[in-house]
Amino acid sequence: MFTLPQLPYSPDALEPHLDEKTVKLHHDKHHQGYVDKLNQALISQPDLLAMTPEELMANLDLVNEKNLTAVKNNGGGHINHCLYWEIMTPAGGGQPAGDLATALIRAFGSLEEFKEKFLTTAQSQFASGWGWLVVDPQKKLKIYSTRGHKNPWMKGEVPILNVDVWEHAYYLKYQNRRGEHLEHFWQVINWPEVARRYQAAL
Ligand code: MN3
Repeated sequence: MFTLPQLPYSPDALEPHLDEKTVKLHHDKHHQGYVDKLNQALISQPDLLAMTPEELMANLDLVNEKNLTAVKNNGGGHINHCLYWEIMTPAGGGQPAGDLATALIRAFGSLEEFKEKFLTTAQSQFASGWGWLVVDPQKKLKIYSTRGHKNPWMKGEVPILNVDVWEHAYYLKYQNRRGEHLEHFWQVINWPEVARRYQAAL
């Protein structure tokens, strides 16, 4: 069975950037809903229920055809949010450092250009989806966005940073102002955790 991870901080800890009500609803209702529907969709395939979310994303070809859409949507919803909660922290913000910073500058020109490209890509994702910073199989850093709960794990890439641009992630506080929400998201990014994931991906 897949389970909802605990938030690594209290739901009000990301204030004022992400408000308590949004974080609580997002984690306790939306994310829990994906976990419940994922478990339901795999009830007849206990071997898949025993996998990690990463293993499941890499083995979608094993899912029964009639459940595949539900597993992609809800398995994607689950794993995407697991990363999202981990790459934020109340002590976040600032800038990436060390090898990650060096690699970002090599890939995107400067840390400012990296930020600009990441936030513009997330801002421009039409309708519901996610913005991503990933390490591809050639160990190169890439930025893109995906629709719904599609994600880099599904194509063999390793995401190290993501941002939820479904309206439920920001609408209560920011309404239609996705760009303003993204600037605030930037203030709570846990760069040491992103750097740790970068090293692990190499
Ligand atoms: Mn969400």
